[in-house]
This record gives sequence, structure tokens and C-alpha cells, in this order.
Amino acid sequence: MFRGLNFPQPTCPPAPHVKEEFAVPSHVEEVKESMAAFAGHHAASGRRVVLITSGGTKVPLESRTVRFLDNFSSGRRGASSAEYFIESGYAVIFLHRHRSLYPYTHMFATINMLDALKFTNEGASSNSPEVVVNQQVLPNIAKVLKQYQKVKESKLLLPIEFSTLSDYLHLLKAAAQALSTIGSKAMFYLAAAVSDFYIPASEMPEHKIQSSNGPLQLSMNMVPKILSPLVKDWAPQAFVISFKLETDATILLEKAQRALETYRHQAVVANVLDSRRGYVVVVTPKSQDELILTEDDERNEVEIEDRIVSNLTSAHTKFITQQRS
Ligand code: 9Z3
Repeated sequence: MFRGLNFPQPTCPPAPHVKEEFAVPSHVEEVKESMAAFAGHHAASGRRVVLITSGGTKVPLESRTVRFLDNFSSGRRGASSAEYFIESGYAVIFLHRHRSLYPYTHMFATINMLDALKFTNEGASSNSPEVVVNQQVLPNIAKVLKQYQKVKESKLLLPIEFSTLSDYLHLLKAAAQALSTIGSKAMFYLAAAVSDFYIPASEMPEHKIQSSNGPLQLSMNMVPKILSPLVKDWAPQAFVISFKLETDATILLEKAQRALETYRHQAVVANVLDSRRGYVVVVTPKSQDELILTEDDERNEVEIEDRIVSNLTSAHTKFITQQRS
């Protein structure tokens, strides 16, 4: 069953013969309630709440999906930012692509779990061998485990998963509505890499596309820009940050500025794919802050997300003060 999201007219209108058609995830109402309860609880105790989106969306080409189009994002930016937001006193709703990088575990993502374990000397020859962590492979594990358990106990992280573009759009709308109750205490940090194109349900073949029919030609519709209703209608008091990703550095800032003019939100974090770990520009209507990691920073394992989060939490403080006055 398909239902529309009822977007206002997007900037790039969809093809005239098709309205939006995005499958509604069955658990969306339940998730919305849990997000509203989470936000209400933390805001009541004076905390701000950030909704982080992270990872890439998947766009199916067939309704019984064998093939799909994916947007690139490892999820590291979102996962790492979640940790810095929590450290800065925020509660975090982490809307992320299933199996993308996750807060606190992301630094271990490349490690084979079996390489990180070993038998104790006694255990190796015993019938019930004792297994412990190999500290050489995971030198920081105790520190990270402590942080993770503290965050879990204090319920500061609410993870929600998406896979497809449809899941993402409906869950983001639900999040925006759930967070609207806490006004300017809410921040949206939209780091997920979201497809600009999709195939509407009514035009999607049910079964696997057959190569025996010859070369595949795709025609895809434009995805309506969700930022527009989010800023105008769903969470008009919130502090909203979008991300702009380009591969051509010469058009990056112009595109970021154009996004700000179009959607009238608070900031765009602009980055180029190849240099995203060491250089971003935080663009607002009045400023352009370049955040750069030096070689020294890199040697000391400083992460650029630390700088991004610090820049944006200060801006959020100013925003809240201005809203009050
Ligand atoms: C970003 O630009 C993120 O910074 C990255 C992070 C996806 C590059 P990783 O997950 O990478 O750490 O590997 N996200 C936004 C990408 C996006 O789709 N933006 C849209 C656009 O550029 C606008 S919302 O048009």
C-alpha cells in the first residue's frame, strides 16, 4: 500500500504525471511516539535534543527488490557527531541507515571480532576455555565501553533505522513532528546522503528486471525536497542544519548558499567527498567558518566532527537566546 507524504510544491517539481509515492513503514506511528516521549523527557530536564540523520538512502528499482541505487555515506560523520553531541549535553535521536557506522562502535568497524579476542593461558587447554579481549588489538576498549554503558544507562541515545528513501522520508517527517513540541531546543543535523532521484511505485516493475530484454534505460523522478516542509511547517522553531556534498569544489559554496536562500534554515555544512575528513565550511546567512584539521590534529587523532559539533552547539545557544528575546 502506498500513500503520499503531502509535500508542498518541491523546488524541482516531479514529473507532472506522477504524484509522490513512497511506501509508509508499518512502524512509523510507534516510532513517532517513542521520539516524542524521548524529546519530551529530556527537554523537561533542561536538555537539548538533536536529531542526527546518517548513512545513505537506498532506492529500489524493482518492488521485489534485487537491485537498488545507493547513496554513498559510511555513516562515520553521523556516528562520531552523535558522541560529541552527547558529550556536549545533548540527547540524540540517531536516524541511521541499517548497518551503517554506529556511535561508540564505529572505531572498531574494520576489526575482525575474532582477531580481537584470545584465550587466557589457562583457558587454551581447558575444556571450557576462557576468552578475553586482546588489548593489543583493542587498546581503548575499556574507555569506550564505559562511555557507551553510561550513555545507555542515562538513555541519551535513541537509535532508529532506515534502509530505503521511503523509510527515511516518512521517519524524518515523524521526527520533525515529534520534536516540534520542544521548539528551539531541537536541532536537526541532516548528515545522511539522500537520493535526489527515485522510481515511483506505480512505475516500478514488480519482478526482477530481465537482462534478456536488452540494455536498461532508467527514467527517475525528482525527490521532493523534504527540507522545505520541515523548516516551514513541521518544526518551524527548530535549529536546522543541512549538509551539502559535492565532488567539484568550485561549485560547493555557491550551492550551499543557494540551499540557505531556498530553505531559509540556519546553516549548511559544506564538504567535498575526498577532503571531508579534514575540511568543511559551515555556511550561515552571515558567515563562512572554515574548519580545518592540521597535520598535528591528525597525528593526535582529532576528528573534524568535534569542531563541527562545537561550532554548531555554540550557534544553537545563540539561536535559543535570540528566540527568547
Ligand atoms: C554529507 O555531506 C556528509 O558529510 C557525508 C559524510 C555523507 C559526506 P560519511 O558518512 O560522509 O562520514 O562517509 N551529507 C549530505 C549529503 C547529501 O546528500 N546532501 C544533499 C546534497 O548535497 C542535500 S541534503 O544535495
